[in-house]
Amino acid sequence: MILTTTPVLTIRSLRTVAVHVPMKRALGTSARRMDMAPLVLVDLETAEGITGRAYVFCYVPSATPAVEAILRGAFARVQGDRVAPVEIGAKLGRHFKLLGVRGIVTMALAGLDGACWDALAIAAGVPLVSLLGGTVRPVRAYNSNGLSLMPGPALADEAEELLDGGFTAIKLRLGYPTLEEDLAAAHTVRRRVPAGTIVMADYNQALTVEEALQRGRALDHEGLAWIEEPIRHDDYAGCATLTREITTPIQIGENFDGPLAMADALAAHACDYAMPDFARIGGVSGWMQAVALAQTAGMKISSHLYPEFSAHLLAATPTCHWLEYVDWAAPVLKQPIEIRDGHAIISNRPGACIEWNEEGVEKYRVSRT
Ligand code: SMN
Ligand code: MG
Repeated sequence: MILTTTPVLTIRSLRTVAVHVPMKRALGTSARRMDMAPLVLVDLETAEGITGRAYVFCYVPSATPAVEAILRGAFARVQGDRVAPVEIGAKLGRHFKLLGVRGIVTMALAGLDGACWDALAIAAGVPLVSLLGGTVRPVRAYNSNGLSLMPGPALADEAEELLDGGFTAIKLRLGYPTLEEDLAAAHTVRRRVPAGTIVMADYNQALTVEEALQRGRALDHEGLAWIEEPIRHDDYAGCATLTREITTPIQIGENFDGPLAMADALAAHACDYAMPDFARIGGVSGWMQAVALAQTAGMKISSHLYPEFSAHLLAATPTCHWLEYVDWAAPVLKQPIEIRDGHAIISNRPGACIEWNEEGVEKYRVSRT
């Protein structure tokens, strides 16, 4: 069989829109409470008429103008270039080198990288996962839309509600003022959900190493699937101590700043599992580098947020573990990712299946460039 060649795509224009999308359920972590998702939507138009799309989750509303400004600066460097995300990444890496490709710079550039890959997959006529060498298949997901730090009765009700859609796994936020309250929250959830329900726990960096040792050892009796970010995310030595001393697997990675952070964490034996974030790890290109490193260590990989892109990425990840499902972008998407029997269902349509629901975008828009 002769395959037709993928058309060469050329970057013509870049449009961004910032939206503040209300969350159906607020997310109260030990660090802060969020009831709105500040997103920057990215449209990369090519001279050939194909548009690649991605979005960047900005955590705080004040970060969306910064992400948009970085994207405008990046676009000025690559306008007219071929849509070749690895080369574009290298070029922009040089451009932003003195500022530092970290934090929101990495996140903004990931929006461009994701849009490039989306455009390439659309041009090739295949789902993104196929372009990455994987196949369209269901990806096991846990429901992460809630289970904030909150009073017991509400926690129990929400735990039960989150199993709708056939989910068999949910994530509980911990980091209450005392260990006893953490244990009580874990018990409350456990009592309400069916036996066999998988429960993850996320501290969002709330503890010191000493506190984490104490709480982790106590939680070892609770059958949690993992304990996530118990301490400062970049204290890999501390994380290594916890990984050694606590039986429950330690999960980190949503704050990995580019794929080299994965290399550092692996070298430090900082965790049992890793869960890179699509934007912080450097988009599709950064993800593929990071998970290749994880494969060499046999480390299981889950995703952080971005279920739409993450489903494609995880299905092409040799050590695929769990997809984190949140519905935060759904109101601005034409086709939010489908969940069936607790799995994310990848569409057979070309690309990453990111198309905007213009009505939703208009409703929640705060800027446009
Ligand atoms: C989380 C943190 C910040 C924003 C969204 C979600 C959380 C997670 O750590 O892992 O879901
Ligand atoms: Mg987390």
